[in-house]
Amino acid sequence: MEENVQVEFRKKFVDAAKKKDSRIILAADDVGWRNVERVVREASRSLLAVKIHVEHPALWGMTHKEAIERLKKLTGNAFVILDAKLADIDTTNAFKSRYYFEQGYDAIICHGFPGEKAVKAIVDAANEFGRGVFMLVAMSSEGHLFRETEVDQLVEIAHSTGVAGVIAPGNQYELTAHIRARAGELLILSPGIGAQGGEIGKAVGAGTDFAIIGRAILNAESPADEARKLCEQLNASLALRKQVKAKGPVLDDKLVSILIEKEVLRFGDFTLKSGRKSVYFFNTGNLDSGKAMTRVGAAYADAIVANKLQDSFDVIFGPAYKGIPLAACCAQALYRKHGIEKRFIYDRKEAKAHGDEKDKLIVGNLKEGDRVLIIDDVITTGQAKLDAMEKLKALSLNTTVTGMIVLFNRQETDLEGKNPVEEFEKGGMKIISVINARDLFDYLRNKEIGGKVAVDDKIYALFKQHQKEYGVKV
Ligand code: NUP
Repeated sequence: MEENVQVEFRKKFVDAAKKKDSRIILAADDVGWRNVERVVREASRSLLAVKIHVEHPALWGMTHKEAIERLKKLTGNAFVILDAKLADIDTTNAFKSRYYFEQGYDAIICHGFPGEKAVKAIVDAANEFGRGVFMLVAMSSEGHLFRETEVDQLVEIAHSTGVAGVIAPGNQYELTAHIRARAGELLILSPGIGAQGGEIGKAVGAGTDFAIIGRAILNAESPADEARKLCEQLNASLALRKQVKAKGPVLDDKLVSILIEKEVLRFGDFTLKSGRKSVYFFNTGNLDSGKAMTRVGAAYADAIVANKLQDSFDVIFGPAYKGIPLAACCAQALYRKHGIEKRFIYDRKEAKAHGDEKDKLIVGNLKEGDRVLIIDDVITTGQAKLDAMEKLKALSLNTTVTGMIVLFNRQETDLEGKNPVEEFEKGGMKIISVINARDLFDYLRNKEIGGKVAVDDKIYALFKQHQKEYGVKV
C-alpha cells in the first residue's frame, strides 16, 4: 500500500484538476499577507493549488498551520504545496519533511541532486502521511547548471524513488521536452511562465502538465481575470497536445534528426539480407561520429532502463559487425547515464586459429551461466538474431538469451509470415525496439528536418504499400 501513496496522490491531484477544470498553481510570493489574501480570494476559482515558501508564514505573522488553514479556507480546500526545495542528506530531509507534513502541507518540493537516498527519505515521510512529493529536475533560472546528462540522472531518481511528479522549467522548452520524453507517468509542474518569459502554449507543447505562476497573477490589474485567462489557455493547450498525441507517437526529436542527418534511413530499391525487396533501408553503419553514437548509445540505454530490463541480463552481446560499436556505446551509456555497469562482448566472423574455443569466437568475457542481452541495429525477420543465439549455444557455456534490443523494428513478418518479435517472446525473451517503423514514418511524414522533407506523401505511400505486403498485424 505504502508504495502506492505517490501514485494515489498523483491521481488525487489530477482528479481535482479535472473537477476544478484548472491546472494552475499560484506561487503566492508576496511578503504581505493582505495582498496574498486578496489575490487568492479573487482568483480562487481558477486555482488548483497554492504554493508557498518556508518563510511565508513567518512573514505573514502566522504559523504554518494557520497559513495552510487560511489558504484552504480562501480557496475552498485547494492543495497547499510547500516549495521547501529540500536538498540535504537523508536523515535531515526526513526530519524536515516530517515536520512540514505534520503542519498539514499537501505536498513538498525537493531537490534531487543530493541523490536517491536523500529523496527517498522524503518520499517515505510523505507516504506515512499520505502526501505528495515533487522533485526538481531542472530550474527556470537563467544560467542554471542542469545539463541534459544531470537531468537524465535526476529523472531516473524521480522514477526510482517514486515521487508523484517533477518540476521542470516552463521557459526552456527543449529541456522540458527532453524531460517529458523520459518522465513517463510523472506529472510535470512548471514555473517560469509569465514573469520569467515562458509562454503557456509552448510550455505545454514541450510537456508541462501544470503551471506554477506567481507574479503574472499577483501583479495583474485583475488577478481573477488573469488567472482565468491563464487557466483557459492552459486547458486549451493541453487539449491541443492530446489531439497531436493521438495523431502520432512521441519520438526523441534529436535522435530522429541524427538518423535523417546521417542518412541512416535511405529510400530507393534495396534487397534486404533475407532477399526481400524494400523501398527503404535503415543503415546504422552511417552513425559514424561521436555525437551520433553518443545519442544512439543513450537511446538504447534509456530504453533498457525504461523497460526495467537492467536486472535481467549480465552481459550485452553485439553480433559482428554492426552490433559491435552498438554494444560498446550502449554499455558506456548505461554506466554514464544510469550508473549501471554491464559487460559487453562481441563475436568474430572468422574464428581465430589459436587460443581456446571461446576466445576463437568471442571477444570479451562471456562467463558460464551468463544471461545475455543481444543488441542489434534492426530486426526484420529475426534470422540474424537466431544465428547469434546459435553461436552462443555452440560455446556450451550454459548461457541464456533473456532479451534483445534493437534500434529499429521494421515491423515485418518473417519468411513464414509470422511476427518475429512475437515468436521470440513466446520463447520467454523480452524484445525492445527503440523505434518502430510505423511510428517513425508517421512522425516523419511531411516533416521538415534540416531544411528537407525526408518522407513526403509519395515515400509515405510506398512505405504503406511495403507494409501492406510484409507488415505484421498489430
Ligand atoms: O525552477 C524553478 N523556478 C521557479 O521559479 C523552481 C521554482 N520552485 N520556482 C518558483 O516558482 C519560484 O521560487 C517562485 O516561487 C515561482 C515562480 O514565480 P513567478 O516567476 O511566476 O513569479
